[in-house]
Amino acid sequence: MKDYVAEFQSRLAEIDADSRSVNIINAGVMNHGKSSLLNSLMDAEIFEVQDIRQTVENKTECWFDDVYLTDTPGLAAEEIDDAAAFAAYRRANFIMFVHKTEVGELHKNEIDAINKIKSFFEDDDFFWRHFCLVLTSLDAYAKDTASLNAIREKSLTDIQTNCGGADFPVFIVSNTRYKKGLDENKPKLVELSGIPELKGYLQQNIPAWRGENLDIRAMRITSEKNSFIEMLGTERQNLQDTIARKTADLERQQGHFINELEAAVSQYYSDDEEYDEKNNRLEEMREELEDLRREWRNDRANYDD
Ligand SMILES: Nc1nc2c(ncn2[C@@H]2O[C@H](COP(=O)(O)OP(=O)(O)OP(=O)(O)O)[C@@H](O)[C@H]2O)c(=O)[nH]1
Ligand SMILES: [Mg+2]
Repeated sequence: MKDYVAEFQSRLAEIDADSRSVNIINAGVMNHGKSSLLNSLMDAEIFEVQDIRQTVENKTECWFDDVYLTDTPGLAAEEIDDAAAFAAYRRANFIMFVHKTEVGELHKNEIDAINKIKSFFEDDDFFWRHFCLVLTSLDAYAKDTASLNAIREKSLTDIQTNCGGADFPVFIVSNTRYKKGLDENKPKLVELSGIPELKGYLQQNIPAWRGENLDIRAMRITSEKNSFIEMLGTERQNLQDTIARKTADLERQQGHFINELEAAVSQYYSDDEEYDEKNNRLEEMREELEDLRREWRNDRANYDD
């Protein structure tokens, strides 16, 4: 049997460690600019960026003080590949859901992803108060703010209709514009990238998130406790099923053995009867022979006379 107590204790240690820091986590499907966004926040190329699926495991870096940024792999269709990202969402003080506007509005797999992420939080209301939508590739709509606004509005309507969330902040950013602004020392470009606005929001809210850490810790311990109780219940049920199956097997074997024993005993008795019968018959034959001998002796005596 698994050592549930040791496992539970190691989870408690993780929860304790998490509660001593503020964890800002990105989320979203592949190739939407999640890693680029964290690089923009860090003002450095810390997280790998590529045009193909790049991030495959979580990477956490200290932003400043006790504040950490975690880059997660893009959610795919396969739950097994998403396990690393799921582990990160559980420890989030704040989730930034990243969507690239170049592909238009949110796709169905992104709506499903938001619902999945929400399921890691005990309380929906708490989740929406610790969630924001970050729309990247603002630069692709430089001359078409109407399309960008339409994407924003449609995405918000879809999240409200399909995930039940509203009134969370939305940031429209360009990671490429921000980097260009910094590299070429163009403050106006930096400002127009939308990144300073997002940074300002995060920094302003960090003290409040830090203050919530003890509540989050309690909430996570309760949810871990419940999931361990559920696992133990399943284990107990499995053991009971095994015992019932083994008892039934044993009873079947016992019944079989008793039948065989009874058959052997009755065979023994019937052999015994046959032996008695043969013995009686032998005795009769002996007597018949004796009679014949007696007759023969009488006949012979008569003949001798
Ligand atoms: N034009 C433009 N391109 C961007 C922006 N942000 C990211 N990109 C590009 O989009 C591609 C994917 O960016 P990543 O940051 O690696 O995306 P990701 O979501 O981390 O991808 P995975 O780790 O594979 O899930 C890269 O080619 C980036 O340069 C943006 O704001 N504007
Ligand atoms: Mg990435």
